[in-house]
Amino acid sequence: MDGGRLWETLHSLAEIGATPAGGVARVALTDEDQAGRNQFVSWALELCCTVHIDQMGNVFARREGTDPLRAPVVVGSHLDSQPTGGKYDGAYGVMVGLEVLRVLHDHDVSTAAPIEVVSWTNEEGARFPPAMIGSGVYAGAFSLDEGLAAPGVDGTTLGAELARIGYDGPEPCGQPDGAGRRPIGHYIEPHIEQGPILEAAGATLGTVTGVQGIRWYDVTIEGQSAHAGSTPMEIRSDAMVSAALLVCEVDVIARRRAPEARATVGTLETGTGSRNTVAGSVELTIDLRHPDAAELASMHDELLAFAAGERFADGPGGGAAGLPPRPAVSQIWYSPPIVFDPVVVDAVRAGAAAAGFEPVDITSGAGHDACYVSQAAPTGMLFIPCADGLSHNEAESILPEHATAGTQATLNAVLALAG
Ligand code: HGY
Ligand code: MN
Ligand code: MN
Repeated sequence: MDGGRLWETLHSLAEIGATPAGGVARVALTDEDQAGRNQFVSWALELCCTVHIDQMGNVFARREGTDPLRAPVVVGSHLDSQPTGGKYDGAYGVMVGLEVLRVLHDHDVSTAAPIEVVSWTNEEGARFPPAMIGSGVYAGAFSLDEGLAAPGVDGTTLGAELARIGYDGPEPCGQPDGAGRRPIGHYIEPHIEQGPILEAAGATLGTVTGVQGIRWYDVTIEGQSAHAGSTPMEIRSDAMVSAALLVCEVDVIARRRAPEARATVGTLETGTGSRNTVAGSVELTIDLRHPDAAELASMHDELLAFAAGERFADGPGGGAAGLPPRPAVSQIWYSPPIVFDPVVVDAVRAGAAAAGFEPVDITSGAGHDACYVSQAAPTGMLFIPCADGLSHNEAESILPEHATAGTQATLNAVLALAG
């Protein structure tokens, strides 16, 4: 494979939606996402691939194999980004797939199974929660109607935006029992680790054996807006105080289960938004994670018990002694812990070894499309390190030699699985 070409392609793609701070903003189904998709499609067409778009806008670039009965070996990830994302989260996996297609094309290599490279719609879930909804509909976790109706944080719907950018494709996706969806023989998702483990271990490649569980929540807190100067503390129903108590408790719930557990309040908005008005309403979101389903369930129970506890008063007006109003916590998404398919995990490990590396086994802290795809086809992932484990940050960065190593390992695994 050609590491220089991969590196150049990664950074050519990163110019689409580039941000002044050095990251990318290609939020799902925005014009920037559309431009990134278009670029991927045009690169695939240069390789005489056929391009297939399904009803959720998932994009598949296909290179035929010699055995028409074989389901394809698929490599891919996502091209959408966080609002303040990095150049490599998602994009790396799709560009690795593209480089694999380029190598096979350049050397006129025939594989028994077809090879496909996929970019899944709305992996990040930042604009249209929940995350990984394109692969989720593909795998049957959501119906097509649920996927298309997903409400955006900006008042749009996923389906309307998909049509607006022209990626509401004809291929079946999310039909009952997966009817008509594109077959996948094996799926490999190359991705940056987005955490510090490989870098700390001095490892170049990670064989991902599974993904931790994830629970997402929406929280609304309804108190009573009031004058900041004339309202005594003991009669307030201050939604911002409730939010502050909840944010700190969410943090403690994870720290009680160190080092595996994770808990994050990533967004917090107040309906009043004035420094001299007591916040009458607050909306916030919670992300809980743990590799063990039972531990994640107990984190869930502790969160709900805290919200139902005596720190809060029911109803506006503050109740006894001006207690802050009770948060309403609703779980909107649960992605269970995932164990990947041993055949694909072994192919990734062997591919890394054949490339001259000793990969380390690792569980993914971040969710990925591979979580859902693993429910529809044998699935595995390959990690490369990222500097300081930083991701979902515009400073996200990787080393060219790591990008190359991950591609060579993926190419080896694809050739082994495709025959
Ligand atoms: O949230 C996640 O874990 C993924 O990066 N979207
Ligand atoms: Mn990602
Ligand atoms: Mn991400």
